[in-house]
Amino acid sequence: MEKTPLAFRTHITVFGNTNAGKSSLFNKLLGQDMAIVSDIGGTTTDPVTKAMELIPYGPVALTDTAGLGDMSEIGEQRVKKTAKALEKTDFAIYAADCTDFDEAAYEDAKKQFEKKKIDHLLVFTKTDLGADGLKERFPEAVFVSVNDDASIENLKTVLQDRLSKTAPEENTMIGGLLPSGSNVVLVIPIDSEAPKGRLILPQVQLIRDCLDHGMKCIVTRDTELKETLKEQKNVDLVVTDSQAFKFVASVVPEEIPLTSFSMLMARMKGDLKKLIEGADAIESLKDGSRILMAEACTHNSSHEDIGRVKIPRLLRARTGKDLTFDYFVHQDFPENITDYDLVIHCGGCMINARSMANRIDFCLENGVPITNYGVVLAYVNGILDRCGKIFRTQ
Ligand SMILES: Nc1nc2c(ncn2[C@@H]2O[C@H](COP(=O)(O)OP(=O)(O)O)[C@@H](O)[C@H]2O)c(=O)[nH]1
Ligand code: SF4
Ligand SMILES: [Mg+2]
Repeated sequence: MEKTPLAFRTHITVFGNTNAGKSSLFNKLLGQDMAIVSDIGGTTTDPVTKAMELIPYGPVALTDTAGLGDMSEIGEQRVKKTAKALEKTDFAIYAADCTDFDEAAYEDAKKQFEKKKIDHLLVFTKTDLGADGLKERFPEAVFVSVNDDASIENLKTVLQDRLSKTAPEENTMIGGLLPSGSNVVLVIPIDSEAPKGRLILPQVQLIRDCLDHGMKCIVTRDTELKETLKEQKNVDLVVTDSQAFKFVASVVPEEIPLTSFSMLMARMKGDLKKLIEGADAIESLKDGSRILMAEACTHNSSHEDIGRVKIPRLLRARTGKDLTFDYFVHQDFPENITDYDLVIHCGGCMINARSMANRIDFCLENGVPITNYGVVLAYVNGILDRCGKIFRTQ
C-alpha cells in the first residue's frame, strides 16, 4: 500500500478548532499513534500527512492540521499552514467537539471549503461526553468517540460513500488519448543527468499507465530511436523526454504524433490547455521582465540543469531580452507573485492535481500567465504545435 505515491492519493484533511479532537481522530483512523494528542491547546504545529488504505475505496492521504481558529501569535503561523493544507485537499473532515461546538468557526470553515469547491463532512467528536441535541440539528453529520471503535468504523463507511461520489477524475497520463492495443514508443535519454540505476517517476508512471490501458510500449534511448522506428511497423505515438525534443522531432516522421512526458503529466493534472496558452506570454517578454521558476520538490537534481541553465539560455536566445529568473523550490507556492511577468512551473509530478490546479488558478487570478517546463521546451524548439496536436484531436 505504501507504494502508491502521495501525488496519486485522494487527499483527506482533518480541520477543526484546537482541541476539537482532530489528532485523536486522525490516529484512530490510521490505527497508529502519529500525531501528538494533547489536552493543552494547539500542540500539533505542522500538518502531518500519512498514507492509508481505505478499503475498498483505495489509497488516500490523510492530513492532520493545527486548529483553524487559534489566533495567538504562533497560532497565526499555524493558521497559515492550515490554509496551505487546504490547497491540496480533495475532501475535508471538519471535526467539532460535541461538548463545545463553535458554530461560527464551523460556518467560517464551511465558507472556505465552498470557496475552494472542496466537499466536506461534519464529524462531531467526543460523543461519549454527550451530544446534546446535535444529532437532531445535524442529521447529515457523523458522531464519533475515540473510545467507541464502532463509531470510527461507521465514519470510515460514510467517508467511503462520500468519496466515491466526489472522487477526482481518473489519474491517467495516456488513458483516453489512444485506443487499447496502440503502440507507444518512449524515448528516455540515458545521459549524465539520468539518475543512476533507475527511471524517474513520470517515466515509470507512463509505462504503468500504458499497461493499465492495454497499450504496448517500447522503451528506447534517443540513440536507438532511428533503429527502433525502422523496426516497428505501426507506431501510434512517440513520447520523449523534453530535453531531447529537437533531436527526436527531427527523427520522427511528421505523420507520427509526438509529445513529451511533461505534456502528458500536465494533461493528467488537467490544465494543459491553460499551460499552453501561458506560453504565448513568452512573445511579450521585455528587457527586465521577471520570470518565476517554480519547482515543487528539491529531490530531483536532474532538473537543475533544465530550470537553471537550459530554459534561461533558450528563452534569452529566443526573445533577445535581458530576463531575470527567480527560483522557488518548495512544496508550497509563493504567496506574492504579482511582480512576475510569467511563471514557469516544473512538471509537478510530486504534487496532486488539486494543488496544480490551485497554483494555475492562483496565477491567473493574479493576472500572471503560467506555463511549464515541458511546454516551454516544446515552444522554444518550435514544436509546441506538433506536440499539442494529439490533445486537440480528443
Ligand atoms: N472523552 C473524549 N476525549 C477525547 C476524544 N477525542 C479527543 N479527546 C481529548 O480531547 C483533547 C484534545 O484532543 P486532540 O486530539 O489533541 O485535539 P486537536 O487539538 O483537535 O488535535 C485530548 O485531551 C483528547 O484526549 C473523545 O472521543 N472522547
Ligand atoms: S515535482 Fe517538479 S521538481 Fe519535483 S521531480 Fe517532479 S517535476 Fe521535478
Ligand atoms: Mg492536534
